[in-house]
Amino acid sequence: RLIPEKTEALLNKQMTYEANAAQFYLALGSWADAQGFAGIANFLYQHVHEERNHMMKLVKFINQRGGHCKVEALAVPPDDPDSLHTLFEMVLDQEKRNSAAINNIVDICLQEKDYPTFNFMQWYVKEQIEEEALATQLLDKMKVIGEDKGNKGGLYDFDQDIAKMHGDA
Ligand code: OFO
Repeated sequence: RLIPEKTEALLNKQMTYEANAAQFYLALGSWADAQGFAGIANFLYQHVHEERNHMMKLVKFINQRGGHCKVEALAVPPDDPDSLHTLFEMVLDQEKRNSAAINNIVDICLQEKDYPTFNFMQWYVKEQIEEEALATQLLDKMKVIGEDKGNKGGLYDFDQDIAKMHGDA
């Protein structure tokens, strides 16, 4: 084997985390869809594919390095949000937790002198910079719109705008 057992176990855990992230975005997307926010729903559905892609990269890397990525059970997704504002808070929290998990793996890679995995994880570190920036931007926009004040026009524009946005991974 080329990958140390310790980092393999962490990557396997992260693979499950990414699979759960896909379920998380699917659940939020379905909620937004049901509320009639088609643009937001499509944005969130697109993110499902991104998270599945993040998951697949880990599966392939672990196996390519002589490990065996074990597919594990998924967690129950969180309860539906009570507002769009809550939804985007949940998205930012999700990405912050993910960054913490990724940073921890990077830290352990250095401790274990597992430089190939350290190198592989840099893609995720870079991705998280973008994901955190995007989640922060969306939450900030929600705050400006002020959903609670019944700014329906603002929400409509936001829904249209977000439909045109998508990530690149
Ligand atoms: Fe939303 O990010 Fe995966 O890693």
